[in-house]
Amino acid sequence: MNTTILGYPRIGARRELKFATEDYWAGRVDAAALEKAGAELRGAVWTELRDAGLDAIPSNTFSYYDQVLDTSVLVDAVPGRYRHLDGLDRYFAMARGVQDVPALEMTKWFDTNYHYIVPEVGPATRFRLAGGADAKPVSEYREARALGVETRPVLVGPLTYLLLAKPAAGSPDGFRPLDLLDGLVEVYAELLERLSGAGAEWVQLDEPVLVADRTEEEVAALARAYARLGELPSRPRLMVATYFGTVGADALRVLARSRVEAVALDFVAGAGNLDVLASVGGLPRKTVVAGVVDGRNVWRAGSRRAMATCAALLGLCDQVTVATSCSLLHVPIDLDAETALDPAVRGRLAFARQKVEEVVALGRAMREGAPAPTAQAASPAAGIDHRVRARLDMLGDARRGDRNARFAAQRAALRLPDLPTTTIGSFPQTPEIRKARADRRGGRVSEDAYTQAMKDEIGRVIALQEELGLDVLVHGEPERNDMVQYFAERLDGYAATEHGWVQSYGSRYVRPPILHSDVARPRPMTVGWTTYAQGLTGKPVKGMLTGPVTMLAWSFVRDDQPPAETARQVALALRDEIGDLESAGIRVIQVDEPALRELLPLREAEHAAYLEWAVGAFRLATSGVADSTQIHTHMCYSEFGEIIDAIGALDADVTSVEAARSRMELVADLRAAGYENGIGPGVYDIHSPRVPSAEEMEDNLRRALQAVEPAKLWVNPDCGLKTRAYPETEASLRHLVAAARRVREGTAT
Ligand code: THG
Ligand code: ZN
Repeated sequence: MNTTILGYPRIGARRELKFATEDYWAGRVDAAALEKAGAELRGAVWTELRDAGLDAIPSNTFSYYDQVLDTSVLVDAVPGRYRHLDGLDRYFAMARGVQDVPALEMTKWFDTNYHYIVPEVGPATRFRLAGGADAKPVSEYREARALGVETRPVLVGPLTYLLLAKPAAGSPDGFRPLDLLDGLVEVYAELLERLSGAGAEWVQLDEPVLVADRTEEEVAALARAYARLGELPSRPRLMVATYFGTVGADALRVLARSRVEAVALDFVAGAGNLDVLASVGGLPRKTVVAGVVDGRNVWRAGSRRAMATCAALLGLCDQVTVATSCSLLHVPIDLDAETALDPAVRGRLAFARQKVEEVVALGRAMREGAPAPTAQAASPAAGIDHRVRARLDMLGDARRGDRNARFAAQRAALRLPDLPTTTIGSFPQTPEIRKARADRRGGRVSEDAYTQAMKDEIGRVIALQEELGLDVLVHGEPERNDMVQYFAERLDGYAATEHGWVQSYGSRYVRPPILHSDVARPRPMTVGWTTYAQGLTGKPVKGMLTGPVTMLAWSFVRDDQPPAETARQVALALRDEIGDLESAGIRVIQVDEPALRELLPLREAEHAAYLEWAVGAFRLATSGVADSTQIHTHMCYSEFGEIIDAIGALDADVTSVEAARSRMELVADLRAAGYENGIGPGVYDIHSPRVPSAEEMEDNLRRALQAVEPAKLWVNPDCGLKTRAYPETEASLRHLVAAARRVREGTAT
């Protein structure tokens, strides 16, 4: 049985791509040096995959920033504001902006923690194959061939590209990017002919949009696009790749009738794919590329199950190819680089390199009809904590008492003014703070010296907030690297990696911790820092925690039990932490859930079940406190639509949301959806070094006051002070406090 993977990490085992691009941006190296680094990374991947024994090797999975952005440049969907630039400078301007020219928007790639650059197209967009005979997929194909490696170029499919695009500003009402499909498909037709001319035998067209709900019109567009590409006289064979879920039956029927030669299906995230395939009568003349090795998680494949899936497929198509479920972009590169993992955990893991070996071994086993060398029952039972399980059984469903009683109790306990001011949690992370953390990690400073450095920083942050006149203070989080990693390092059941980097966007990577066993909290995680800060001030200091859904979303999570159950274990640990904070005199506690929206299933039919466990976990974490203790939560996006009811159901006393860029509309939206608790719409956009004036924040607050009463309107910036410097932070917060005071005077009764 043949073998392939749908894509491979591009960042390099030692994060070479990050350092090369950041050096280029800083002007430390020129374009030629960056391109040389890129070529070396590509070459290393191709030869590695060939030497591993894969039958078919993807190319064009490399990108200097993002594959969707690459596609925009490839088809010349470049908005006018970037056209005075060219080459890499134009490309990076689209990704990151330059003076006076803002970047394109960035958003989540389906339900992953990868972010893509959103294409902007309008009625005036004229697609064209940029680069012609030297278009990126063609030149990378030739580059691999020159190294002696035959590859299958990977393209973002035309339907997916347009469904991920947004209408350019000024597009007429009713314009949809999909209206441009026919013109775009002609560019793909030219590209396929050029790839064929260069010698490519196969091309992979990624169409993950086919695993989400699709309208009849979109399915018709799919049919039109692939009918046109299928009929081209000289073209490579076409493999249409779906992943991240179960393909729609209508879409699969269209592909079955089309001339595409292969369809990739995800048998890890798409539990329904075998049934759908059977329901359309199989793909009798085509190849099914069977995604049986999980491309998004770090567990070894259960080879018995993988082989059973492949065997079942043999009756439903002409040929089966063993593959990963999606691109390996989403997992770290090499388990062998990890030296500190507990052997019991390590034995259950596979990173990108190891997953390639698994695919090759499964292919061989299927060919030879022998058990794969990796054969084993699915991952051995994870560490079980009976105490945690018993407590969760007892707790059941948990919620807080009447919201009005809570409001009154908190008002009496906290004695805050109307329009109370606060920040979302972190203060700027100065080079000194980062160095102190790094020195501690490297053993270059003692525990005591490190603790003192952190206390000094907390003291400075508290003094600054008092001087500014903020009402609810924070300790500033100097001790935290990442809001998930920090807690994972302090919980049982989680392991950290040393080199397990995964691209989040552009040159920014994360190192997701691995949640492998039952989660428990051996000791308090934040109480020391928070109470130290509270001891320095008479104003309330807000305790800062990361919520259960976000703890799952930004980790690799065990797959031997439903995520709902794992979330409850994390929630129980947080519940204990919140209880300890409360006992230590902390009266305001924020539990951030920036990833609540991210894990929303791609299909609407699954939304309710997800939101039920997500909300349940948050409530379990936060419902153990007295009425007088105020629970805050924070979310990082302004488009709530589908989760607006869930935000109400979390029942936090105060919810802060990113709002500066949406002009406060969502305050009214939240109220209209029946949300009655406090709201903290970010009154200024933190993602820019610009210092906003008090007047513009005042304006925002007055607008918000049309929908919410003064005692429930909180005044805070958007999140992200961590990435800013002190001068602009201080100036902006000074304006923020002034704006709150002025509005208070105006509303005083
Ligand atoms: N933590 C985690 N996932 C996330 C975010 C997070 N996903 C969504 C969003 N936030 C992504 N944003 C970022 C922002 C910055 C960085 C990574 C993701 C970043 N990374 C450092 C780098 O690449 O240089 C490394 C950070 C480190 O040393 O740990 O700056 O907040 N989990
Ligand atoms: Zn945020």
